[in-house]
Amino acid sequence: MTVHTASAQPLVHRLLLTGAAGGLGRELRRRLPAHCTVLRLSDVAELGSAAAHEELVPAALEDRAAMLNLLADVDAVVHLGGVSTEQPFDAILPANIVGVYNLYEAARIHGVRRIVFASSNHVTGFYKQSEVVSPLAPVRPDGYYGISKAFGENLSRFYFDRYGIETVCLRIGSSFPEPVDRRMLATWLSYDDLERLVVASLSAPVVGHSIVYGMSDNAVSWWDNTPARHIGYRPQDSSEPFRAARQAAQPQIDLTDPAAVFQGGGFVKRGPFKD
Ligand code: 15L
Repeated sequence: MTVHTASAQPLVHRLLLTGAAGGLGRELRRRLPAHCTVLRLSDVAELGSAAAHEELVPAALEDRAAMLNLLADVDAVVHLGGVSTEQPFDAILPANIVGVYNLYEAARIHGVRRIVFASSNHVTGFYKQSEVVSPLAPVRPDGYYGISKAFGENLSRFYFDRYGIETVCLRIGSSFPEPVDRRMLATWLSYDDLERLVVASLSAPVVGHSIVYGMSDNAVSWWDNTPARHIGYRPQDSSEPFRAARQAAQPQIDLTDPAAVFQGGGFVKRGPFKD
């Protein structure tokens, strides 16, 4: 990967964005061109037509040959692809477990040096909202989705230790235009801060294998990013302007409801699923 420090030059030559048709993928599709020369976009869903600076390469994450083709000539990856909510295990397995293996194997074969991996706060969703967790704390996934993201974090650590592929794992909180419920006052990540986080992860000179929570500068927070300060992410937004409206919409908190007690919110209550 070629990282340039001069602002006139793009950070990366050819940058691959997986999951480009998803909510965050569409947002980064319009923001990342400022930071690369060529943006290669991939998804299994419709991507529309390619702009001049774009390459569209549809691929299923579980298709090993397609993934090998997808990573050719790529300098860095922002990996958003995969299932992004709690689901039965069989729905998680292909894209989030097999797929992330295929991605790293293809990266190893093609010599890709840095990956930004969209992990999730659900890797630690079974910590309580009364606790503050750092990336160094033991994982406590709140479902199969969180387990799959913990797998991706472990797999990427192995690929760094064994092959030197650097990864920043982003434990993304709730990245939406604005916080839509009380929980998101703590977990919200604005789109502008998402871009800052991804750009910091791509541009920090040395990241090794790092884990950082993806959150804005919220007044109430359950996560401590101190161990990830080397990435240089400085959030500039806050959920505070939305507090009054969110609290008015949800004035009562039911402390017998696990969704109100645990950091993972409603994810902690999903399942058991029928086969
Ligand atoms: C996630 O990991 C999901 O992808 C997203 O849809 C949100 O639900 C988010 O977590 C959250 O915790 O709010």
